[in-house]
This record gives sequence, C-alpha cells and structure tokens, in this order.
Amino acid sequence: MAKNINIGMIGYGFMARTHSNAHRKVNNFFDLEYRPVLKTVCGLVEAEAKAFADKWGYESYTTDWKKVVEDKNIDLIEICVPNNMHAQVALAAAKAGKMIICEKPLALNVAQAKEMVDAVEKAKVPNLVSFNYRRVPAVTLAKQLIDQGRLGRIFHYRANFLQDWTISTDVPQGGMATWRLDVKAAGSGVTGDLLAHCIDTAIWQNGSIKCVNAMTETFIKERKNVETGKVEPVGIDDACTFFCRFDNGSLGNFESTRYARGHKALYTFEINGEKASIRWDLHDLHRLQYFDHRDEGIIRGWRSIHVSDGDQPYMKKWWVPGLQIGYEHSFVHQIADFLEGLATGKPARPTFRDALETQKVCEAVLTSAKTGQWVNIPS
Ligand code: SOE
Repeated sequence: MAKNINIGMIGYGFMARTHSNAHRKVNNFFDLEYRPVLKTVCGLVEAEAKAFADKWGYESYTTDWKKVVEDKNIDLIEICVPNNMHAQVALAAAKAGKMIICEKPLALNVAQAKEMVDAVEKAKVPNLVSFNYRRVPAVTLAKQLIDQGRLGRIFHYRANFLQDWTISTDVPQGGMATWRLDVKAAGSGVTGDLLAHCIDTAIWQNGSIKCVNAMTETFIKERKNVETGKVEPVGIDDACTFFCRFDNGSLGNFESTRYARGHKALYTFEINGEKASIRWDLHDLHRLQYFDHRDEGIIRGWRSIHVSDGDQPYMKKWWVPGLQIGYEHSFVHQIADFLEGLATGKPARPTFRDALETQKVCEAVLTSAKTGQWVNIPS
C-alpha cells in the first residue's frame, strides 16, 4: 500500500491545473511508494476556490494560505501563485516542516531566493522547483546523449522562447489573468517567465554560465492596471536577448519575446558539438533532431528521433512504442521523480539550491541590460 502525501495547493490558476492533474495521474502510471492526496486548495476568491476543488477533487478549499501551511494534516505545499508570493509562502511552509514544490522562477530576485534556499535547507524539507521542460522525454534524452559524450566538445548553445500574446496595447497588467505583465507581481517579464526555463535547461545540459551580456526592451510603455483601474508605466521586459559564456568554454545565445507574431509558445534549443548536434522544438516536443558527423558520409544527415520507445526516458511508463505523449506529462514526470526521490533519499532536481543558479543568471541578465556591460555570475 502506497503511503499518502497530503497536498495543500496554493493557487488555482493555469499552473495549479497542471500540477493537480499530475498528482491525480501519477500513481496510475508510475509504481511509487507514495500517493498524493488532493486535500486542500487555496485561492483568493472563495467561489473559484470551491469550483476548483469540485473540478479537481480536492477535499476542501479555503481563501487563507496560512491555514493550509499550518494544517497538521498537510504534508506538501504546492506554490502555484504569482511570483511575489513565492517567498512568503515558502518561508512559512519550511518553518512548518512541509515539503515544497514551487513554480518557477523561484523568487523575485537573488536575495529572496537565497533566503528560501536557507530556509528549506535549515528545515531539511524536500524541495523542488517546477522547471517542467527538463522532463519532456526528448529533452531528457538530449541530456543523456550529452552526458554520454556523443556531442564531444560543445561549441554553441542556442535557445529561444517566443510568444505573441502581449502585442496589443489593450492587454492590461495586474490582476489574476495578467499578473505576468505587472512588475510588482512578476519581478520581471520574459527573463523570469520564459528565459528562466531556457537557462535552467541549459545549465542542466551544458554546465554553469560564467558571464552574460544582455539587452531588453519594453515595447509598450503604459498599460491599464486591472487592480487600480489606472494607466500605469510598464516595468517588465517585453523582450530580452543575451549572449553568454559557459564554464566549459562554449558560447550561448538566448532570445525571448512576447512580440514574435505567429508564435504562441515556441521554445527551441540547439546544441552544436565537435562530433554531433542536437535540436529540439516544443511544437514538436516528442521529437529530437540529431546529427552525427561520424555517420557514413552518403547517409549522413539530421535524423528525427520519435521519442516514444520503451528504452527512451519515461516512455515505458506510458502506452506502447510509437504512441507519443505531450506537455501535461512533463508535470506527471516531475511529481513521479519527486516522490521517487522521497523513497530513495536522492532528491529530484532542480532543488531550490539549483534554481538559485538560474535566478543569479536572470538577475545578471537584467543588470547587464541596464548597464550595457558584461556581468559575471557570482558564485
Ligand atoms: C507564460 O505564458 C507561460 O505560461 C509561462 O509562465 C510558463 O512557464 C511557460 O511554460 C509557458 O508560458
């Protein structure tokens, strides 16, 4: 019999849906010692918290997150609220001895992130930050191929995360649906929201980043704030491009924007090594493109690996070879790995400490964009 882990979900938006879905499905597909139980969901508007609880099968709901954190019956706090609440909820949850899974980015800035790392490490509570794209099977396979040395020396790491949903001047800032445009709630724009994903994957696959040189732009300078009803200056970065040097000597080139007309969520990366290259595209997420220079000349070319076979990451847990999975499954894998980590004592990653590295790069990127200078990533 699996042991129950009682979940207290803080938030009822998009991310709370992806995480709740993962908790509900994980034991149907993975053989685990632990079983998540959806105990309580917490959100600002009572009727919406109730509706969320009914839809996803939570036993209760509340509008007071402190009650959830202090509830003796709750084992794990899920932080799926805007970025400016991550630190206060995480610090209280760590103090109360709860396990924590926190949405990305970990915090508003490095100072906050450090405090959160100290808190979970002092309390010795299992902790994870939700950088879900690591757990798309094709992305995990890319990491395995790199670790096997198939690419040889790595020269280039290139990543993009492109969207187009904020091009209209009518899109407001603040409030439930558009807090990502309000610097007070989000901390930054595309840097923390989208590039953080690319940076997390890049550090995981290619090692630490040494220094960055960035530029950002805010194309629409004022937007109506849903909360105040007033037109206010926009404080986030709408677009960000940066170069970097990795510790392994390779060069990085990253771009993110919410102004790439035609792209809804196009996350791509390409890694070029001495012997081979890899390319991945979120819109074709079950495929990994691979080019190996050691192939015989007449058949050498890019192969498109359909990552759906039982010996490829995570896939033996799903259907039969050849049948693919999608976005939601990366969150199921995340929960499976977290629960597996509890059982084995080998924590799933990225932990808060790992995510602090990404936070440092994000902060250095924003500093560089302001000063126009190269910025070193502090150790
Ligand atoms: C923003 O639109 C967003 O939802 C991010 O917040 C997510 O982290 C990303 O995966 C998809 O886009």
